[in-house]
Amino acid sequence: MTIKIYELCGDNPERLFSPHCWKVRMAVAHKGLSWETIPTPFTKVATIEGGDSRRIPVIRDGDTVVEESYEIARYLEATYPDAPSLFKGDGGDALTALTINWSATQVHPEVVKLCLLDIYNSLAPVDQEFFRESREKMFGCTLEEFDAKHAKSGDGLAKVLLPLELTLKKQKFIGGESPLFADYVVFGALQWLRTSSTEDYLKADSAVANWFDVLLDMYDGMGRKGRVAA
Ligand SMILES: N[C@@H](CCC(=O)N[C@@H](CS)C(=O)NCC(=O)O)C(=O)O
Repeated sequence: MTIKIYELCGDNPERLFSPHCWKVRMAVAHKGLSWETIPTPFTKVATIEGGDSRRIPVIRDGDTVVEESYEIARYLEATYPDAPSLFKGDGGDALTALTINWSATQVHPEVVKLCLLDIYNSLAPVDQEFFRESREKMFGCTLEEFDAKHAKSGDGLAKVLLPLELTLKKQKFIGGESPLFADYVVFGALQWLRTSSTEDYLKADSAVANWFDVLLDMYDGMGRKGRVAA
């Protein structure tokens, strides 16, 4: 059975840039399942699979529709227990929640500072209108004012990534010897930046950059192919 993954896309349907969708795509590949992507622009997200206020990612697996990246990972773990584990047990699952919350509150804000305007520029006009209105309300200023406020050195990102940098100096993955869903959570955030911007912001030769490179090459280089030309 092929799993359908609804993934956020830009004007170019091959530009798949959502952090949460990358988490799910990596999780499905980790489980060795077959899937197809349904590229979905911002203005079509709410009504996926007959919904009226959906957020992306959403998957359809046979008759089952699941929304929200962590819920999807847990669904995959429960439904495909014989495929490689995404959590390695209840303790791993519980610790994943910390990684999700750390990434969402520390890493995501730094990523947004670096690529908000790049995201806007990659969208179709109708989605640009939606994005501008919703994000300007969220940030309380125009996209251009937000962009101008933030330096593009990558130092802020490196600062919040310090706990991960120290961890990856001692172990190959957040999951230990091999990646788990927690790795894909942070990978998703950094892949969001990589697929939105043409700049590389990770500090060269850092443990995080080396770990990210390894993940980009996994599953037939799926992540590496994710950056499409402007
Ligand atoms: N906690 C959710 C977050 C989902 C989310 O924020 N999705 C964004 C795209 S990355 C979305 O659907 N945005 C639509 C909108 O802004 O209306 C998850 O992990 O799946």
